[in-house]
Amino acid sequence: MMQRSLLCGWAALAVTCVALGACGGGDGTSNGETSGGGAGLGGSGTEAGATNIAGATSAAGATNIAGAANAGATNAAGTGNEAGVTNAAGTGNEAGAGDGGGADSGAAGANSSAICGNGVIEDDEACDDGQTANEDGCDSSCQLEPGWDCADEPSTCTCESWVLSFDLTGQFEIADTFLGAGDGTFTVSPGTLTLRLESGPSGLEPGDGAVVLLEYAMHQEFDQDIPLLGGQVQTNVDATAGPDEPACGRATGSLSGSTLTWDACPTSDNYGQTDWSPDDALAGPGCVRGYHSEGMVVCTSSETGCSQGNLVRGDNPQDDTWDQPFGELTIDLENGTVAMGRTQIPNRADSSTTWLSFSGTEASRTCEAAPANCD
Ligand SMILES: [Ca+2]
Ligand SMILES: [Ca+2]
Ligand SMILES: [Ca+2]
Repeated sequence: MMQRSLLCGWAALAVTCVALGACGGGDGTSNGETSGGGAGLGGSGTEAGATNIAGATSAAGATNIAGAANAGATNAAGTGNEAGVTNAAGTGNEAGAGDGGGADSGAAGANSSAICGNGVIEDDEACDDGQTANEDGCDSSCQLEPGWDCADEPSTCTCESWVLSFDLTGQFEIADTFLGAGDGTFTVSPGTLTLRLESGPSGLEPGDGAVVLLEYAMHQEFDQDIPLLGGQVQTNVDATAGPDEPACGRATGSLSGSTLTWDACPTSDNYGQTDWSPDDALAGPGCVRGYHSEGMVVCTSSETGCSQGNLVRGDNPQDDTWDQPFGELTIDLENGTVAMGRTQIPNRADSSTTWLSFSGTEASRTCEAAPANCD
């Protein structure tokens, strides 16, 4: 008994140690502590075994007992715990570690290394989801992945929010021009739309809830022949909004099923009319804030022809920023598609309207935590 008392580190609790298996074992939550407790320290294998049996990690303890491995060569060699049945039992690692640490006095330190993927959170593991796959919240080193919360043993992880990026192709339409002389529809690309979506009920994929538009971009380059007036209007403009750092976003809305509805974006009375211009667009949480259109429009028609589009003959640099209302989006999260119907874009030509629609396919989907410092 004296030996056991010393093993336990305090003589008065020697009996308790043995009876409850507290010695070295305790709750078995820490390899270090367990080892330090010295269940088998000094080669007292049998007691160490008993300790383990009574300990929380009894399965492994039982294994050790049966195998008399605690004080035996198995653990002393430092190989017993690693390769033995004890570890295979999963939760046995802790007891195993205790056994080895005790019996071996931490021989070779082999017993202090946690095993990621065994479902038990050990040492410096932040999680252990019972496997070593990445991009599920708990990575192959049993560390939390950004944006994920993990709980329990084995760990179950849920994503806070999802960032989806879509590759877009758009249709840019010019309408309502005088005698239709400048009307036309042009395919524009490439485009990008990046949204932040909330997690659905499973926490493992995006679903209904709040949406934030993080980035929008569309390259709008097309040549428009104007047969009636002669010449061409050559447009090369980039429309962009975001991304920002931190990624607080440019517009908010909500997703319900496949419909993304933007929050309020009040427009002026002439919205939808030919005289709606970038100066008229109003602000609201559902508007794409700071929508920026920059580039060049070259008109090679006559002065008269160009003036129909509020252009001068030659170069017409474009650089406007306004808050742009976006139309409702249709999103198919299963198939990874997005589409926006015909939505007016303001222009500075009193005699025309311009419209944008787009569709796209999902290019990426990642779990990311929303920045904390956004209003
Ligand atoms: Ca583990
Ligand atoms: Ca994993
Ligand atoms: Ca106009």
